[in-house]
Amino acid sequence: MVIERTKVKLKGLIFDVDGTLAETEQGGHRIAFNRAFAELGLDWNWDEAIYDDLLQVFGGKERVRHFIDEHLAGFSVQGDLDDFIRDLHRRKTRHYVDLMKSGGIPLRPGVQRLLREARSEGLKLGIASTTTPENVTALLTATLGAHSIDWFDVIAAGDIVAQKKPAPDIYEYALQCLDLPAAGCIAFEDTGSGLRSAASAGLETVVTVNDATRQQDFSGAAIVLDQLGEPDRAFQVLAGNAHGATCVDVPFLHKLHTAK
Ligand code: XBP
Repeated sequence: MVIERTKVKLKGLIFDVDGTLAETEQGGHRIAFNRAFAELGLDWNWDEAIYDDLLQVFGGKERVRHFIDEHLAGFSVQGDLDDFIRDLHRRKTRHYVDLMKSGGIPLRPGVQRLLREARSEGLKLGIASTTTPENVTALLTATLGAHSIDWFDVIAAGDIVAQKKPAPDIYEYALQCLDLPAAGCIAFEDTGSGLRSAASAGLETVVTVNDATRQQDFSGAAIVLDQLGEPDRAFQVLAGNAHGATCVDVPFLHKLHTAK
């Protein structure tokens, strides 16, 4: 049964993490991968350009496997390659968590404000991310404090689902845990693949682009912005109708949700 979205009260917000909550990819994950490579004595080094290309593949383990298959013909290890990649990825996650603890990667504009507003308005909050769960809690702890983990009714992340983005699985799992219909929620994403994952799960989606994703296809997004904005720092609308708003707040989301 398809529920007419505008007839369902907005009850939940579901956020992607990397690139949406914070710019964690080039300054976080990429550095962590390179430190794990060095730890294993591998002469691999992912510079920003290589990593931008590899970001087309969601999931760190899947990204390493893609890199090997596409760029390292003949690469082999003693034993099982997937075991090797899993071990490498565990090391990478440790480096990423350490990087988060050292601080230095802030939340994007408007994220903390919107999370706080949504909570005070009684909206449920969820996370739907391909990244490893430890990475999510490390980012939240570093930027908002460990208590902020409890703000979220679900942190759906990583291998909890079989198919990663752009498949809808992680958003469908998050909706199930929130016990909310897709028609009662709004998703927040920064990539075309993330948008397709949320849209395939039936979610209207607010896109906040970043330099790496600005040129991607965001067809079907409820609105495409350069950032969530702050009351004193207006967002730039790249596609869609902002209904006169200059930053994403809860009243704006209610307007967006009920607009035809
Ligand atoms: C981003 C991803 C993740 C991260 C790396 O997830 O695709 O793979 O790049 O994290 P999202 P892992 O945009 O859904 O937050 O190495 O833990 O996968």
